[in-house]
Amino acid sequence: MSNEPERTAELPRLSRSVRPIAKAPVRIVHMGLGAFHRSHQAWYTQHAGDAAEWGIASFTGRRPDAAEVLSAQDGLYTVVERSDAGDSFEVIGSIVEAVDGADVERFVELVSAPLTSLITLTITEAAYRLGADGKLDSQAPDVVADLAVLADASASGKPTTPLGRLVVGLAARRDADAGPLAVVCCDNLSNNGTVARKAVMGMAKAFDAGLAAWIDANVSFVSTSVDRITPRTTEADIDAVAAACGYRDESPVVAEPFLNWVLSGDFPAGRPHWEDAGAVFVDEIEPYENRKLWLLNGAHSLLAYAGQLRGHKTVAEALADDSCRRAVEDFWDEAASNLPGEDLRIHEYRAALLERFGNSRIAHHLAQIAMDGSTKLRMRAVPVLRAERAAGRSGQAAARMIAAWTAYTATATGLQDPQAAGIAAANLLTGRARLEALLGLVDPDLVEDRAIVDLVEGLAESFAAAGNLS
Ligand code: CS2
Repeated sequence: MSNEPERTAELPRLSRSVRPIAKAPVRIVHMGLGAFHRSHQAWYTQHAGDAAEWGIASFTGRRPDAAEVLSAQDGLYTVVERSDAGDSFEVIGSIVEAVDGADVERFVELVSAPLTSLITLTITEAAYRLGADGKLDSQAPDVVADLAVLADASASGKPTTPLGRLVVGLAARRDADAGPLAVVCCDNLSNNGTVARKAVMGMAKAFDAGLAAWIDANVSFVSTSVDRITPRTTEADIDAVAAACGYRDESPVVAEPFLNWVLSGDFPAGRPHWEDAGAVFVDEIEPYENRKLWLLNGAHSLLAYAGQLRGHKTVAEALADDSCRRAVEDFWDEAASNLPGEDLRIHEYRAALLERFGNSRIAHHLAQIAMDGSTKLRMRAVPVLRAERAAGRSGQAAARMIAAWTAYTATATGLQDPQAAGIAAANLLTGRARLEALLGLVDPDLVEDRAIVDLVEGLAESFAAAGNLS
């Protein structure tokens, strides 16, 4: 209806008086207040049996906007669960404080509060600033700047990277003698708890060696595999919530019905009963992580690059293209040969993925998935390629994902990637030199293996011919 926006503008704004949901005390500090955090960890926390004891203070990353919009709604927002059968709506109230990430004072205050038991992270894969060698990239300009701030405690500067802020918070917790806690990594990286630990330690050492020792003894880094497809919210989603719910929510989140959370590690200061909401706690997380990272995220990246080269905009559109679909199935075959055992139920998992990706009411944009490719491919394509070659096979389907990325980097404008400068420089070269430069940004070892470079080169040439996937 054309007059709908005018009508909904008169509706009351969502708040705790419109929906009286009590505020739990802050016991979780989150870094990375984005749509995924709200559709996933905040959802699980609201659905834990002891939700009344666990409030989240959630900090944004680079911009304050998300905190401002959410604060105007007392932290409340609507999760729109969207399936082919229709939408269902639920107000989530577990975020009790939404804060601009630049407010380092508030962050430090909350991290050093004894009641705080957990710090959860969705800061993006690239924010861990690990180079292709798995170590903290201490040359990255923002890391250099934060290391200088941390090294000079008397200076008035404030860290700007999530890792820098986290280290300052942990130092304050140590000084306050507020006790141990867990850092729960929820980014799509394999062994993400260990990655977070390495990155934090790399920064902490610059602060002081004593801090690194304190972190070692007091901070548990929990690894998790997280899953819920959560595309960007649109104006139409905002209007749909207003029409269905009778209030105005400027920041709803749209997500698929499926969700999954597997966690592994210690929680020295306790945690919510997330298992009540379906979370699973395991001793050995690697197989679950690899299943999700390779089958779901790997297919996403393949579709993001190959699909856009073939003119598609969303995951569902790309999957409906037979040649993209075949490329995904080939990659899944390779990945599956390197995933252990019956327990993982790969057959069912693949079937469920086809259904999830095909949910045409979820407009999951390939351009959004394509970001930060140099980091994502390291997790999603390289391990499968390596495992295939170690088993004496070609690894062609994994190599195709990398080839598609190299072709895509030449066509994309305004590429967002931690290695954007390196990618731009590589694309000034031609032929083999260009390819080697690009591969080196993903993983220098790839360039050492002539057969891999040959394979990717052949596949990339077919992409250059109008996104042909043969
Ligand atoms: C996607 C993920 O943007 C991306 O790289 O592959 O955000 C994906 O949608 C989530 O991991 C699903 O759980």
